[in-house]
Amino acid sequence: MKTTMLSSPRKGIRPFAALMTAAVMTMTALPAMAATEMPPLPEVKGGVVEGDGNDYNLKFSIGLTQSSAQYRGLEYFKEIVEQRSDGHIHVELFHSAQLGDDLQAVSALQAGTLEMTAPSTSPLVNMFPQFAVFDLPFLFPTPEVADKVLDGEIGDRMLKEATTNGLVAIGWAENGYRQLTDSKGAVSSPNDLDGLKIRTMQNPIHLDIWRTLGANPTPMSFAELFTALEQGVVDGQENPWITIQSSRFNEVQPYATETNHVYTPFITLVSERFWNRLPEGYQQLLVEAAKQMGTYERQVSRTLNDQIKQELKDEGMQITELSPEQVKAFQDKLAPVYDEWRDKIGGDLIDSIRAEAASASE
Ligand code: TK8
Repeated sequence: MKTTMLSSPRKGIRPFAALMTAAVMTMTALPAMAATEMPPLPEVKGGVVEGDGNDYNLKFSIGLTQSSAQYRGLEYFKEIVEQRSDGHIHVELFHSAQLGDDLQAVSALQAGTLEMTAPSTSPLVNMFPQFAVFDLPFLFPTPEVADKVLDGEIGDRMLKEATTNGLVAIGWAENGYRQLTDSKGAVSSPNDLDGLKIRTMQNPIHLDIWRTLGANPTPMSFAELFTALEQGVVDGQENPWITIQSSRFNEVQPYATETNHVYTPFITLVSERFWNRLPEGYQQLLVEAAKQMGTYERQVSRTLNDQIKQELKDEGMQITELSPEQVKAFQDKLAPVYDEWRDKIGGDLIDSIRAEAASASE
């Protein structure tokens, strides 16, 4: 049963959704549960940006649902861009992979049939091998270290490098720390993973991670995942708490383990064809709005992370929290993944991220 509500003091709850929620609640007479409160949208800062008198339509599509922190970020983006372009840029939001999953949406940007999307970096590693650094297990010890990397020199360089092949990369947000869920039983050590069929993102390092841990991984688009879990095509998957809840995976996955094994960013992308049509002032506006969206979305994601973990427990999910020793068992077992990928990804890049982590913990 979904109880997440999007509520904003300015917009209020959508009347239809509120009615439906009320109706479902009465019909099933569920006990009252604390609904997830999204932090309010910040005020739009900055004045109107001068355009060229033309109107633009910007479709922005993501894979996650309307109750994700990511969608909330998109709502803020829309508000900023529409207000500051004085309505000359009309932003239309699409969620739940309505216009395609991460890879399809990126292709649509390249073809010029979609203007913006914000995929996880992981499915894009064939196109941008340097993104693989975000797939290394346990590399980012805290969200603050991730921020330093994404918002610093490394992140800036990666945005420049990803501005090619029909794409313009303008900002970072977060999917967050990934947690394991499954339908077979509680997992507290790599031994418990033996033969477990785990869906991974379409990414070679993730496949390597789960294979090395002894599971039986299979890559799959996020858009097919709920059905695959429901029908038992796979036994488990891994995603952040907020994604587990907003995608209702807990309805078909009774067990979870707080592994925090990988931190996944979202990268904000614009179609180059659309970009080139925009006057410079509007290009700059999109960059500023993407930055503000990224800051706000990360705040929402982090504020809700623990709260949503608790809600999942309250809704009956059996969540295993690992002791430091238990985490270490996973880390030790995954050492060969580093040996395998270090040179391919670039030892310098990995070392500079480790240095950020070390200086942050001083
Ligand atoms: C949503 C995906 C998703 C990712 C995955 O489009 O595929 O598991 O974590 O959030 O980007």
